[in-house]
Amino acid sequence: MVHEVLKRLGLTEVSSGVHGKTWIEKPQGGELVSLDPTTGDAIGRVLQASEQDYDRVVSEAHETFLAWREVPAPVRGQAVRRFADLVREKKEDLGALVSLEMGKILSEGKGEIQEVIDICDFAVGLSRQLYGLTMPSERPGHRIQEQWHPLGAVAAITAFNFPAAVWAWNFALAAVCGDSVVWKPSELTPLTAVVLTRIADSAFREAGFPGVATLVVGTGVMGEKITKDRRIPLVSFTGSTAVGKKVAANVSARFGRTLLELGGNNATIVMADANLDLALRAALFGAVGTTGQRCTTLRRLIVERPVSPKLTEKLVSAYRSIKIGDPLAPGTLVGPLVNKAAVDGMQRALETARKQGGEVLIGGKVLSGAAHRSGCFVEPAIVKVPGDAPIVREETFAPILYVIEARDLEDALRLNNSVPQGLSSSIFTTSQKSAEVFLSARGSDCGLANVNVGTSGAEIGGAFGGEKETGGGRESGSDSWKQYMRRQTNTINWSDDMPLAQGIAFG
Ligand code: UN1
Repeated sequence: MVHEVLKRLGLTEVSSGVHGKTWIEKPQGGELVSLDPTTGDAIGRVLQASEQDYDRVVSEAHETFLAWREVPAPVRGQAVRRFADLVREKKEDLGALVSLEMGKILSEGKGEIQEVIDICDFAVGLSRQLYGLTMPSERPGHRIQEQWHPLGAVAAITAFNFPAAVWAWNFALAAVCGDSVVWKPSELTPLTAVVLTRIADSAFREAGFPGVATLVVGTGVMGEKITKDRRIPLVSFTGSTAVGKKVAANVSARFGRTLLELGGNNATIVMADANLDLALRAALFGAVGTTGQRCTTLRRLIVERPVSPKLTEKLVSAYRSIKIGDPLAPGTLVGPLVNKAAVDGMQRALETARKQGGEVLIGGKVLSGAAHRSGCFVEPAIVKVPGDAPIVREETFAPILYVIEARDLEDALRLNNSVPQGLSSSIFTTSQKSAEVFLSARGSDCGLANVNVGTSGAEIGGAFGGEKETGGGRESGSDSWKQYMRRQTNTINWSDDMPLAQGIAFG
């Protein structure tokens, strides 16, 4: 099965991970091995970019941009449409590749590829809607308008947990906006990046612009080069808050733009009047989906006291029947964590939680045995903790759900907002008033706030991102496209006079 998927996607044992206007056949940055977190075995090798290879890619991306920016936006949209058509044809295999390389279950792997398709569809429509405003001038015979122009060769530095979709959010929008894109994927998921770049390359090559989708597989050193590279006006970065801080400092030191999607530490509030069955289903998917490795993963369940024992009991019993194993096998709900470092991180967080008064209600064990021989399989854990335990303020990228009791809505809101991060949040309630308070200015302080919907699994149509240490960026839908363009305000005088604004008389 494994072998077949890779073969069908055209992957050989060793692939180049560097693409400018063409694939660099033998990049000189050393070999990167992609491991299957299910078995621990190597599934492929990718050649990384050397500094020289990197320079070539960025120059070619920039050169391509100079021509691409002059192509009418609706025509640019057609190349994105072609790319999406090719992705549609390969959806099953691409979904399986995502599962294979980072360990999410097949249904979620395919869902991620659907998200790639969805953002492309959005971008195609957008290619005819890059609207600028016009505004009335205070001077006779004048008018004022805004235009949006392409920005340049922009970079997307992406994480392992969404190895396809987050690049696509950036790529599809940037491409219709007239930018070229330099992609530095996670070192844990280079094969997905190689295959998607090949597909994008074939669509954009057909359109005559093969350097719109470029790729530099490389280490963090390469990422740092990107942040300091003046040829790159925008760096979109998804990853940890710690690294995001460095990205922000480096990019803003040269007055570049950043689009940051950093840590999430998301909560769902469950009120006593909630439909507990819905809350239960949402909490389960939110906390254990993608083995707790989404930015939007539910990490804190804040439950109004009267329903806390009942909901916790139901959740513990649902956790008992979770099938943990091969992400490609039907029926599996939880695949492996991405690597052993993630397993260690989870163990450390559980230890700390225990020391801080936490009680592990279920899970937390590392699984062993033939079916789990990579050592990356863990039992998702539920930990009852006091709301003020410091561990609750940290994001651990693993399936640990902290259950915290709240006295009432005000207390629940305080807890929701008491962490440094601010990505996603939700409330389960049948009270319209509680829902509206949650959504109001004094409610959730997060970028995403849902009612009777979990914290994860956002659609592409809305702007995605969060506040505080999540970094403030907004990707994907709504008007996120504006970040990939530069705004120009034009004042045009069609009169035979030269009046000055603000009524100034001069000479
Ligand atoms: C991420 O985890 O970085 O809302 C992105 C979601 C997905 C995207 C997650 N649509 O869970």
